[in-house]
Amino acid sequence: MSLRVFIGIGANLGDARVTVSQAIAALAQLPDSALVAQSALYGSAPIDSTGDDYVNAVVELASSLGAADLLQHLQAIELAHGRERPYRNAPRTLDLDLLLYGDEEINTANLQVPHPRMTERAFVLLPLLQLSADIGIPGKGSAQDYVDAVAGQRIQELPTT
Ligand code: PH2
Ligand code: MG
Ligand code: MG
Repeated sequence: MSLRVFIGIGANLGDARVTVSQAIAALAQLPDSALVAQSALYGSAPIDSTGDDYVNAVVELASSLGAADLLQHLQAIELAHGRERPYRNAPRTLDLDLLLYGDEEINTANLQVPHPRMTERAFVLLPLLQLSADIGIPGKGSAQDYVDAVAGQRIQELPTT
């Protein structure tokens, strides 16, 4: 059975726009999965992080991969783009976060879904709402209800070139 899966993409080291575009192409090639939609690319100021502005996006997949399997695929794509983890929230070549996995709530040692901080971040909420304006977050209600609280975070949709 295939589920609606939303993945957050972020990058702020190297050519972040190119990396995010390549990541979307890689996600579209995942087994037992199809790319349903991709948001615009957004430029955003680092939140609890340092370095250059981030490029962020969200994609929706229809996937029948198990959540743990999907997480392994996301980490493999991160590693293929040179992802290192020197410290928490370090600048990164590529970050792929499993935001929503159907309507499931998952709390294991290495995976929490919905992503625990997604309601606090404009760089997740705005591209997510671009894809699905009435999306709900399991255990938290409508994503739209969190937008006002992140209005102070600098973010802009990047023009397509
Ligand atoms: N990711 C983080 C921490 N801070 N800030 C922005 N603007 N974009 C991100 O993707 C991001 C961040 C941890 O994953
Ligand atoms: Mg992240
Ligand atoms: Mg991550």
